[in-house]
Amino acid sequence: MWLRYQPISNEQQLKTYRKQITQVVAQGDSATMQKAAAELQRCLSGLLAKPIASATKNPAKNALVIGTPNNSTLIAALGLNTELAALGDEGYLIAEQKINKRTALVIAANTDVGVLYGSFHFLHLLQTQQSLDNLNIGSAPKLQHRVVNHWDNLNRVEERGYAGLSLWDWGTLPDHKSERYEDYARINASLGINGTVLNNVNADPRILSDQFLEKIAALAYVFRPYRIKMYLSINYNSPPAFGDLETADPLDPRVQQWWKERTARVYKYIPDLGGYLVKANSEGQPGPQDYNRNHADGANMLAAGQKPFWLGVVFWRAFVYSPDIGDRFRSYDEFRPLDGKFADNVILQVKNGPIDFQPREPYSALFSAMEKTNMMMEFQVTQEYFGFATHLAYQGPLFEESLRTETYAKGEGSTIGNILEGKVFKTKRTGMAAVINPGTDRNWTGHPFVQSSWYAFGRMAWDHEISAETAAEEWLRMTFSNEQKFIDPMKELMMTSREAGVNYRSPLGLTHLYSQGDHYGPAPWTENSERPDWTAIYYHRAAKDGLGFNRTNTGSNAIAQYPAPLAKIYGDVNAVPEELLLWFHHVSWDHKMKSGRTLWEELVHKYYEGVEQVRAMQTAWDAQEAWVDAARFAQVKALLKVQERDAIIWRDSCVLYFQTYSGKLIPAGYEKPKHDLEYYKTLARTRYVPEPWHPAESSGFSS
Ligand code: BDP
Repeated sequence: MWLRYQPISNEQQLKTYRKQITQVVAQGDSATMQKAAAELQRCLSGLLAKPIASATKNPAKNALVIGTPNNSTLIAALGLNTELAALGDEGYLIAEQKINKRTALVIAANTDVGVLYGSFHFLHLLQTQQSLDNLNIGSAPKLQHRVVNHWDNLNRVEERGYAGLSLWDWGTLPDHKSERYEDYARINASLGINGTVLNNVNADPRILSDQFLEKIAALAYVFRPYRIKMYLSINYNSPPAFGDLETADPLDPRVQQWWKERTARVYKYIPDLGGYLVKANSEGQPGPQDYNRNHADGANMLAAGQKPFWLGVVFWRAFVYSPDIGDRFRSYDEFRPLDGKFADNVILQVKNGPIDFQPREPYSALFSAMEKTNMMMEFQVTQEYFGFATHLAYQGPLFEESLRTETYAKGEGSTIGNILEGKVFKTKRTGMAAVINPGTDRNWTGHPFVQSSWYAFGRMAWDHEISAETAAEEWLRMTFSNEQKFIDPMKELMMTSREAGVNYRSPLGLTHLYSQGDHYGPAPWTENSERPDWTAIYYHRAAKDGLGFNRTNTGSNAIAQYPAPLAKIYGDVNAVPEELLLWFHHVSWDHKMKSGRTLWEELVHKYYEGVEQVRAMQTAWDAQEAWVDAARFAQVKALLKVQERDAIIWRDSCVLYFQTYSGKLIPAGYEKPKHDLEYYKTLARTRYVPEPWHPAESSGFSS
């Protein structure tokens, strides 16, 4: 990953660093302080290519001194209280100071975990070969809960994971603690991630059984020094699933008691448990609505069970949609009436878009509509809709686009990032989560570049103003090389990759044209399913007269969910950003686009552009052989070839399919599809998809 700690290749820089860091001095002896010191030792001896001395007192000239005013007399003597006061419980200061008249570099914080985060930041400066002269860096996270979510089933199959089996080897836990568990904690802590939800939101009730809790406690033990809190996805129907009650009605005192007792038991195993994550009344999962209660009833009942412990929160997912509503976009109707009704230790976890992690979506209107509810973001790092672990699709630009969206909820400055931070509505609890995919694959994530989205997520969870480009550059430097000739073209490749993925799949605001179930290849022709909102025609609404879903006031009026200034923009076919045009409007094939092309011509153009972008990515990568080790070079090269093949399949399938409605020719100058539509339709049924679809039911309690 990005903790490779290879020797500094630039000779001059290496010499300077060696002079500037002679020794690591750490006084506190908590587990966290030990991990911070060990990480510095490990990294510095790697980067500086020589062992580095350590001490607990009498720092030498150019020592690196780490600690808090509480655990270190050296730090306490520096009188940094004012600076530190501004940095809170997790922030840190990295600064040049004088100790006993000698120059020293200092990593100081109010808490041990602040020192750990500061240490990773310091290492990052060296990994990216930045100057250490006159250092004075203060940093503190903007959000409280920075959490990764695993969709791992207890049988070790990862839903939408694509990188091998689950990391959690239930068969050998708690006795064997694989060293990967600690590496996993280091990877997360290096970004300031402070929580992990171990198991799938389509949750197996057994996660709360003593047998599993004992194993989970062993993992929590490994993560604890890195201050990564453990959270569990729970199954709402656990009381009946355990055979204890015939109901899970949240207003039934027996159910409330059951959760109190079970939660108390969980805390016995994991005294610092972070809390629960819940997917309820969503895609067949049980929930309070099964008992004619609402989401707040369910969430608050669980939150009450957490309260005696004063630590825990309930992350309650807002990913709820029903085929009865007519427009899947309208799931907002479920939650908006509940604003202000959730307990203060409940946080609503909302996916960035209103539908489902599509290559591009407008933001979920819940973010600007729930003034009195704690809300956190849910992003997806695992590439469920971006070609799995086969395609290269850096998600930083998607995250950035989402976080920087202006909602106008309270006038200008009401960006999603600011709402998450609690600046716009003054909510108390804040956070950001991402569904990640590490598994037993040697490189953790399948495609090496999926790591970069994990990285970008972590950086943006710490500070939502960090740009996708900055995160990409940092990641490239740490993961591959600091060579500028490598960085520049690779950064461009990464920054294009998400848009390429949009273009060859669903440009101009189209969405969900996937073959059903696996979500890998195209199947815009899908018209039959057990639910209308699980077909493709439901989303694109292609017809002889045009294309797109009318969500204006002459259609589903989902547009009214947005604050008025934005609703006005989105509702105006001439003002809506073209990249969202077909999300909100059903538009004639002859509609004139800004480029001067008609909608049909523009659509074709975008599909072809997507393929050309992948080809440009291939060319850019092929020129990098000098800077990348042979194994990763060959792997990425091969995967980009598969990506080109798939992009062409997407392009040709969609263009030929939409052509049956537009009745228009593919304009001159574009390479012609090699096959007819029927051929592409057969591919959707016969072609190998790199990961089988594992239905949620595979983790049923009773089976
Ligand atoms: C969808 C996935 C499904 C998840 C669901 C969720 O296809 O596997 O269970 O989201 O987020 O995108 O709950």
